Amino acid sequence: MKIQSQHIAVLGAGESGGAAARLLLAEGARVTVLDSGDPAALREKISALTKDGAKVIAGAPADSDTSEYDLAILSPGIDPATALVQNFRARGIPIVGELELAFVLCARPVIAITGTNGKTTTTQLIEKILLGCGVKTVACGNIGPAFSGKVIEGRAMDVMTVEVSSFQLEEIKSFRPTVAVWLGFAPDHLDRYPSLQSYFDAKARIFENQTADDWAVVNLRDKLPPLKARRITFSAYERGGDFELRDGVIHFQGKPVLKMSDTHLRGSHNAENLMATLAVGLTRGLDFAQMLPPLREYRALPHRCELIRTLDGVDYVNDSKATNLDSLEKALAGETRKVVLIAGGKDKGFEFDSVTDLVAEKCRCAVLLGDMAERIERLWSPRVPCVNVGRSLEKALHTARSQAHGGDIVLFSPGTSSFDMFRNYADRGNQFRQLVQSLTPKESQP
Ligand code: UMA
Repeated sequence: MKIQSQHIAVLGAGESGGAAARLLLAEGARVTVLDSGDPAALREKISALTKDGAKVIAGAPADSDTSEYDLAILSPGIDPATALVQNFRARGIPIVGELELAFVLCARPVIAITGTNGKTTTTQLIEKILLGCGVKTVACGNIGPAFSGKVIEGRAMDVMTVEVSSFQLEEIKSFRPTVAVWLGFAPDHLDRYPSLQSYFDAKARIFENQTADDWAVVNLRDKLPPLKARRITFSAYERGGDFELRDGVIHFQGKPVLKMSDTHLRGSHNAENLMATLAVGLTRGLDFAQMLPPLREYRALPHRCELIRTLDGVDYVNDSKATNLDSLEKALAGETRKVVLIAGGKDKGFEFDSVTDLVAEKCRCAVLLGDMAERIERLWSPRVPCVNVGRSLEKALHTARSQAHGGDIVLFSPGTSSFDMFRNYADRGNQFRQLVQSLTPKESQP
């Protein structure tokens, strides 16, 4: 990939585009960043990029640009079907993804982690055990910061730990992870992919360039294409993998390795995240004795089945990261107490009917909000008592509280994305946490 003194377009001025632009400038390219977004909203990004030496084209002109470029770098957050991208495709300008650019310029071995859920937790766990065992690495990619933002620093690392989404994998060419972790697959992003298969195919590209010298750490339950890399398999739900979960204890090839109760993580989905992490350590020649102490210390990130508070005998749990049904299912499956569920949000192209049985089994009632509230209520009622609170998270919390009995759990696990009412899932989770923390105990109420 020729960079020096080339004129390179960067599509998107967000986290990936900004990092790619700065990396290309450092590598001696002439850079033009194009972003269709509102120039006023992009003002700060535009001035920072301009100060760094890039030209920026923002707003409608970005979609009808006619300049000459040697190459274009595409941000994963941009759907390739948009006018901005089509305008480059139509002119035959070669396009690669930000992940491909970073991989080629970093030229260090990559451990890549993908999967519909668990990517961020597992990326953090892998970084933690590698650093804990003296392996030089840094976590980046979909987790943020963008891989491109860690390329210069990465050249001094032993290995890069990179969270990759299906979006990032769409535009790879030579990307070849020395270890590819496949955590699991479930419906998601159907507002960007025409079918489940096309979403799966994009994700499966993580294996595309691997050879027999590489490793694939994969979920036993998923039917994957034939793999060239050496496999290590895991499952918390099925037997027969290299890693299994038996009575809350992770086993490797039949031998007990780690008790879940010795960690700060809950649920079978986190058992799988831990299994995948241990498998990656094995590919690096680490032994369990070295890996276990850092794993026992790790605390889950916010918004992932995060216990916020216990009030009047009710646990309030923030699972705002549940931006698809698989994540909602995993949050419910682990619960033994009655759940008052708060769910709903943006329409991402899938229906909530696949979880109706589980919700009916686990939930005392469901409080529904956002764009999908009416549709979910039509699907779940009358098997699940539902209350539609429209677009008020505060009303949702107070309604849930009024329905909860002592010993219950109020679980905020929306099951879809947040962009109908919030900036992102973290904003949604933070608002929920603040509302819960502002509740007053019942006995002190007049
Ligand atoms: N844009 C255009 N024209 C268009 C459409 C968009 O110019 O037609 C512009 C937007 O105005 C915006 C930019 O493109 O300025 C996209 O910026 P962005 O921050 O939304 O996207 P990226 O910089 O590509 O961020 C991506 C990930 N976001 C998505 O894939 C949607 C970030 O993960 C990731 O941290 C970042 O790369 C760094 O690698 C976020 C995410 O939601 C957390 N990821 C999805 C997920 O986890 O489900 C995949």
